[in-house]
Amino acid sequence: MSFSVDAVRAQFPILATSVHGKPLVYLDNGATTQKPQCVIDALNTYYSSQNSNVHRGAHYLSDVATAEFEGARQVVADFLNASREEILWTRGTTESINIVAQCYAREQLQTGDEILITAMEHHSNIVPWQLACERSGATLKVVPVHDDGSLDMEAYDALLSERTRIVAVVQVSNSLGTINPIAEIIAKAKAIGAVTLIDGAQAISHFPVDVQALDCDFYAFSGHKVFGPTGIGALYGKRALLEAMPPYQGGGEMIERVTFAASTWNELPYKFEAGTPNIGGAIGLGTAIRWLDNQDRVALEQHEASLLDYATERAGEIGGLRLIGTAPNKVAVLSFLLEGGHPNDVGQLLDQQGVAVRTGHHCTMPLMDRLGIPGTVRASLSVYNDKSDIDTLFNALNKVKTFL
Ligand code: C6P
Repeated sequence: MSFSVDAVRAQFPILATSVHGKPLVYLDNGATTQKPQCVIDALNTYYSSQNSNVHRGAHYLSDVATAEFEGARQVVADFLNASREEILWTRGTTESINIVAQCYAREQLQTGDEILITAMEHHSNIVPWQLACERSGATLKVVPVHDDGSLDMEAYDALLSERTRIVAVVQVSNSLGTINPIAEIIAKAKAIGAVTLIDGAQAISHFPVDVQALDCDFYAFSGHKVFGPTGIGALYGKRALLEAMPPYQGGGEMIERVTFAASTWNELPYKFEAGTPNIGGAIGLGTAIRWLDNQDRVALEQHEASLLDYATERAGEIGGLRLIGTAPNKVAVLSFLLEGGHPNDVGQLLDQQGVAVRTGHHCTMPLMDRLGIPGTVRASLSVYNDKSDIDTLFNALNKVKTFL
């Protein structure tokens, strides 16, 4: 396989658009990635020639939609090295984590138990655990981060104890790009019998994930961050745990039999999928993952790593620019502050020049508090970005400085 960034870019029609009369430079991939033409086509095909409900109809279209929908589930299962019964469709990472926090944690935990998270978690890997703690009497513990944004693994070792029942950790920090040593984190959690959940929202598009090799119990991700549609994501869970968990929501499809006296539950994965699912979204996500799987993943990783190196070097040339998050192991995310400029103002001035970044706390308020900053400007890169995008960002930043 060969890799050409131009060939990849050409498959993403939105990258050819302009904003404020300037060519779009899209550096907000941490928030959501753009979609290749094949994903847009898959959605179009579904709604124009396959649209039907799944698992229910006694007709041709329903059979086609069901085959496509379940085929997409198999694609996700293969991608993560799981079996299809262990893949639940969800609305995204947030819902995936809430399912575990509600159905596993709230049921299984009691006073004296501890849930361990880290100081760099997204709110969606904090708040569901706070709710689970409130209802179960368990306590939330937080592994601190070093000043460079890497995880304090000594503190992790010290916080792990026989009271730790769940370890829920982000694989890649959305605010800083830090890649956490999750294999080591999981192995240590397993050694004391804790259940592990990995928030893979930011990792999933950057490098391959093998849930068997990791031996995590749950893995959560969102389709829209891996070139798929919004409103669809997945939760991987080990079969034995999913089987032991009560259902998440009640309704159609998740039942085996309903009477007014009592109901019984459908088999996995349907037990957790009440109501008509996001069929088009699932098909689109399957297409996105097939697209990514067909790329040279090693070349993509090298490309992103070289972009990060180049962007970090260019950042060093801008006086008054302070990088936030300089851990040795990072994906291509550049979070920074510009002296004299509030992140929101910097973001708006960049936008005027066609450069799309995210600003603010990135749904990681406790991390911002730990670092003593209100927020950052975040440029988050993806496979279709190239050196010229980074040059445009820094030329634009030089201009921004003249306004501040
Ligand atoms: N981060 C960002 O700009 P949802 O919204 O469910 O698709 O994903 C939530 C989520 C969970 N964990 C991590 C590490 C994330 O980065 C996100 C989403 C976006 O950074 C939007 S806040």
